Amino acid sequence: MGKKVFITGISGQDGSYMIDYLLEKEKDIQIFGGIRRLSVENHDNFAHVDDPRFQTVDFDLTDPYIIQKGIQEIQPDYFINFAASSFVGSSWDNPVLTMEVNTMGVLHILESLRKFSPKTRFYNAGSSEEWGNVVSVPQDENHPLRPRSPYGASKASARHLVKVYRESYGMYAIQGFLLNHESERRGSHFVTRKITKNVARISKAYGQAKPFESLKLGNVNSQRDWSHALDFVDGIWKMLNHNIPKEYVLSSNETHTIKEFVEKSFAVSKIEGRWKGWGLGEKYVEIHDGNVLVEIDPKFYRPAEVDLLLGDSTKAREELGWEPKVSFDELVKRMSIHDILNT
Ligand code: NDP
Ligand code: GDR
Repeated sequence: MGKKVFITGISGQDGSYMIDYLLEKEKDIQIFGGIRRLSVENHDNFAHVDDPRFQTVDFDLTDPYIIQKGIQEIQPDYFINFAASSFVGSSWDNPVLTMEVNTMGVLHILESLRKFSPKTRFYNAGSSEEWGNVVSVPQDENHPLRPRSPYGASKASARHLVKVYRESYGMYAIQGFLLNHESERRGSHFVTRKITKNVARISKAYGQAKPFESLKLGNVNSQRDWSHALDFVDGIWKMLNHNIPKEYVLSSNETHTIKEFVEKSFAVSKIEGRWKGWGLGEKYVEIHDGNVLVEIDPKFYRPAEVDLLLGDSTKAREELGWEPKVSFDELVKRMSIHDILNT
């Protein structure tokens, strides 16, 4: 029997790509995908997987017993935890749940691994949101943790726990620093997918000469370092198979505003616009007919914002031989075309 890999969060973006990546890359492998029992299934992201090397198992980060049972029975060689309350915006509304899932859940995994499977290599999904209010640009592995949201705080706390278990018990336990990564499987409340889905809707209305509602966004001036999620699962696997347990930044090393993403996505649909006005009155309007394409809605502003993220993934590139292949333009194009074809 080959490597046994336990992956959580497989109904989400990264977990589903990790299944595809490992089935393609590792011939001798057994994947156990942890899923929550929900009344309405949300398995779209991995429904295409039809392979005897893959099976689902019950998993919930808020239930230490089910975590222990899974680890004790499977004794995986690798445990990759992608499961999380992952939406920064809602973490102010659900701070307790956010800590329960993103921090306590990780502690439950660490304890179960320590007791029942200490040789397992553990990866926990870390985030550039842990840097929060950044003090230097670009950010590398040494940037201090200064989270700005309950989400960022929950991931920073988990990072400390992972380090404590690594140093106290000699476990191979790491948490990468991952900058934003997106894809055709990205949840539709994250800004990139929200944009590409709405651009597809507006583009269709143009094609049918029908009226449409504008896309409503929050802070369009914040800057993010975006890559494609498939490139990142490759980086995570490389991190997990390094000779020493070390935490790396994965990033494109480029930063772009939300406005740039909007402009490029509309351009894929051959819709040309320009920004007009400022502050809450700022709009993106079509240059020929003046139709309003995008408006600002204060409801999408956050109580505290991370204004600028720009990673420096030099160490991962040099020490792991990793680098992202999909450029920013290609990412916007792929997501936009996918949504145009499916709208
Ligand atoms: P998604 O939001 O797409 O997926 C989150 C997954 O977590 C879903 O499968 C969800 O399952 C699962 N989940 C939520 N709560 C629980 C719970 N209590 N028990 C078990 N499973 C649960 O996230 P991504 O794939 O984008 O991200 C993967 C990880 O990487 C997350 O931890 C995220 O915080 C982190 N991260 C992501 C970045 C990105 O840009 N994508 C960047 C940096 C870090 P369900 O369908 O049942 O809700
Ligand atoms: P982020 O991603 O918070 O960086 O977290 P998100 O796409 O939600 O926001 C990115 C930036 O866009 C601004 N923004 C909006 N965001 C959303 N969601 N909706 C809007 O309408 C909108 N308008 C402007 C935000 O204010 C923000 O500045 C993602 C998640 O995947 C985390 O799990 C992960 O840890 C980090 O990336 C790195």
